[in-house]
Amino acid sequence: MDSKGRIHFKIVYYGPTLSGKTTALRWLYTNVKGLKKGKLHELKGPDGRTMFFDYLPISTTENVIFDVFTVAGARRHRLVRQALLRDKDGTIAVDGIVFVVDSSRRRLRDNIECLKEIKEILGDKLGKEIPIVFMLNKQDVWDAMSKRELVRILDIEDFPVVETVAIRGKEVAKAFMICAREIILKKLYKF
Ligand SMILES: Nc1nc2c(ncn2[C@@H]2O[C@H](COP(=O)(O)OP(=O)(O)O)[C@@H](O)[C@H]2O)c(=O)[nH]1
Ligand SMILES: [Mg+2]
Repeated sequence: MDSKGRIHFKIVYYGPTLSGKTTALRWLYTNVKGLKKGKLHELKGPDGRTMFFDYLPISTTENVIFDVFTVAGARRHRLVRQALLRDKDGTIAVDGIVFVVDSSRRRLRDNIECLKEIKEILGDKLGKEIPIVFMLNKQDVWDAMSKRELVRILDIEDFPVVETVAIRGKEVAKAFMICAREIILKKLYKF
């Protein structure tokens, strides 16, 4: 709760570098109508990639605000990613995850490693207390893996999975909405 009595929920877009996290957030910022949005903060390095994280507040009602972040996916930024998810004392500092998979077959190993990393950071709370939604992004690329194959290999049968093309905004809103809804159900109604 902030000083104006509003409840904040934190959603983090997680995934390997260049999987489309910033693109998805930018798309939400420009295209989602009916939600109030703050300013999009992009922290880019000289190479144009996310340096620390991007940040965008989105409010559904006057009283509920989703603080949406994307992580910098490069391996060397693990500590930054960890700090976005857990406070210094180890307390979990995130309410929901949108995991952005790069569906290109060449990126399979990066996806597996990144998923392993977030499982290490959040432990068994992931997918239980902290909802996770999978965006199988870049479904438009020539070597995109199918949903069926990715779900099997990443072992994510139990979670919501959405096939997306972030550059065209395809299903980007859907993935966000599923995450937001699950957070509300868990946190406000204790499902
Ligand atoms: N073909 C294709 N390219 C995408 C898609 N989503 C993002 N990209 C491109 O992938 C690159 C990395 O995207 P970015 O959002 O910066 O990745 P991030 O590192 O996860 O934040 C950019 O050139 C995007 O235009 C997609 O669905 N399909
Ligand atoms: Mg980025």
